[in-house]
Amino acid sequence: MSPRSDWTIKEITRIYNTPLMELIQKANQIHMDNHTPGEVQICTLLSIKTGGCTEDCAYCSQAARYSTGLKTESLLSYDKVIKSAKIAKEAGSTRFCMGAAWREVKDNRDFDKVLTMIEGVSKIGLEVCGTLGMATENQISKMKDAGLHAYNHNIDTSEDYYSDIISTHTHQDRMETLKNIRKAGVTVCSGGIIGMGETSNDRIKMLFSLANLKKHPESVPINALVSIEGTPLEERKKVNTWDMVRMISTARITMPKSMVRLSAGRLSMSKEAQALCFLAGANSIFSGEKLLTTPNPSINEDQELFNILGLTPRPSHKNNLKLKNMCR
Ligand code: SAM
Ligand code: DTB
Ligand code: SF4
Repeated sequence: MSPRSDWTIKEITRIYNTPLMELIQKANQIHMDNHTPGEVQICTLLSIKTGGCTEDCAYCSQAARYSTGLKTESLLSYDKVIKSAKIAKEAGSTRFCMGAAWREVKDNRDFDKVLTMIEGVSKIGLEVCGTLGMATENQISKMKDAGLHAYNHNIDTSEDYYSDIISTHTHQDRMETLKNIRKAGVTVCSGGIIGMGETSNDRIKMLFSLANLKKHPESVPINALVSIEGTPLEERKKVNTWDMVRMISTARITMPKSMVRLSAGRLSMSKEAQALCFLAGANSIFSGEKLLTTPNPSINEDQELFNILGLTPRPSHKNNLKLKNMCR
């Protein structure tokens, strides 16, 4: 059965508010029906251009207008990026996501350099992902030709709450880029953040926007806010595990075939809490000691977690391989 794109707010609300044990069970069943049990995708992030961003995203360490103490860096060199990608591959990652603190991609020399980085990382055999801000279909097509597999562009929260968090671009702007990614034929990675002061209704509406896209994002990252000193959200309390589990379960049920990524926030979650997230259908993580600018669990800790839970890494380009085999 192909995934539905006609969810109502009422239906998603009912799912989100299901008694927790029943919710996890349902999500787990759907997960088992649609994915290889215990298989988790391992992704590595690299910030290729850090800080100094024009935007005012209230959660972000990289917005120039907040004093977060972050050291701004211009675009990394090709060699540094390739070195990091090789290290990531050796450590077991299959996806490498390059992030830039840009509002949008501009057709300039830095973009040309990013195209060469995409080409280089792709040649190493990693799935290449970019998260470079808003982008046109033409720019994404150029990245695709260079070897880009996925483009990450989060909608972050509900349309209603968006302007409380970001005023320098709109939810609609983000949706436009999602359309451009699809038109260019690159896979879509889009999710959001919880713990920014939004209501459960906002969370539900965010999932409604994603789950009602004609084609669901292939990856849905669910981030718990990493509160950053100096940003307007510096005093937000840590997200509780139960909310994270509800969010992951609801994403899993409404977008059964997507990869659901347990993204930022793992450092402050216990192994038990993360185990519940995997049980509820999360099947992707960011590995490596740093996300973009903030710390993440060490590779050793994650290795231990995988051993305890009996999780195995998902091979790279798995869906492409499946297609290839079917065409033989
Ligand atoms: N500048 C690009 C953009 O905005 O799309 C790419 C980088 S941006 C840092 C990518 C995503 O990281 C954001 O959309 C947000 O969902 C997530 N993110 C950023 N800072 C975060 C934080 N402090 N806690 C949790 N997630 C965060
Ligand atoms: C996503 O959803 N989360 C990642 C990635 N996509 C780009 C970023 C998390 C950033 C956390 C804060 C930081 O390290 O700056
Ligand atoms: Fe800039 Fe992206 Fe951070 Fe927003 S989330 S301030 S666009 S780097």
